[in-house]
Amino acid sequence: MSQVITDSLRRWIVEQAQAGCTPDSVLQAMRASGWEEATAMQAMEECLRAAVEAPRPVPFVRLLAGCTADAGDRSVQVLAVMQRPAVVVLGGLLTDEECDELVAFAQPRMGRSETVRHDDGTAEVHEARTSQGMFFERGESELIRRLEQRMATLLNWPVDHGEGLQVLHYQPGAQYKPHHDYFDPAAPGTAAVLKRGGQRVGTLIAYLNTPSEGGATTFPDVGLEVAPVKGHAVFFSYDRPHPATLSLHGGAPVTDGHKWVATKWLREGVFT
Ligand code: PD2
Ligand code: ZN
Repeated sequence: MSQVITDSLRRWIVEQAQAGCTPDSVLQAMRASGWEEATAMQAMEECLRAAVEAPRPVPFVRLLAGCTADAGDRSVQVLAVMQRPAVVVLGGLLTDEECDELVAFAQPRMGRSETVRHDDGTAEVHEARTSQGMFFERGESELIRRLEQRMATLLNWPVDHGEGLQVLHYQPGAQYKPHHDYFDPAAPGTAAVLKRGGQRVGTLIAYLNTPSEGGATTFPDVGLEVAPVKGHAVFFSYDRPHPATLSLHGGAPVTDGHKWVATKWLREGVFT
């Protein structure tokens, strides 16, 4: 039976390459820990191909004087910038009123959050994601149009390349285990998902409240934790669908209180 190339194997190969190991020694180590020759070779090839793949254009925040960024109808504070992974922490993206309105409009429409199935690209309930959620239609109300335009200006990325804004509610103990937001190119279900605008290339997570404790957005590859603060946001991009982008991220468990966020996922083309 042939072995499956897992995300953790891909990450491990990237780590070895970053540590300066030769492809040969990485292959030998894989063989020694039980990977079949064919799988090890295929995984190595895939990682090397990704390393030389042309990076895709991605949304970005243009830093202005005074560590601010232009979001059209308001100026946003740039609190922190990281290059690899490409992460920007933003202050004052949403007003308190806008946060409260998003929660109020979303609340009656919440259901258990789903993840995308690896095999056929359909949605399923999964223990890795224990939040409640809903999607707004793009442009469905004056509030949604205003926020979509603000995010598009801030990220230099057209409104029509964005998926509908998603609101998530984490109850005490709920979390979103570390994952990548891009679609796995090796998964059988990915071709169907890519028909609606191509790959995801960026994620904006806006915090709609300040949880009493826990609920940070984490980037385990680099040990970064972004604290959820009402009106703040974290933006990150990934220029190829590969763990080498270090864009692995998760929502840590909320240990006290609740957490509300709005997520905007950005595609490389027009999302239909
Ligand atoms: O709520 C979060 O912090 C979080 C973490 C990881 C949200 C997402 N991913 C997401 O919506 O993709
Ligand atoms: Zn995510």
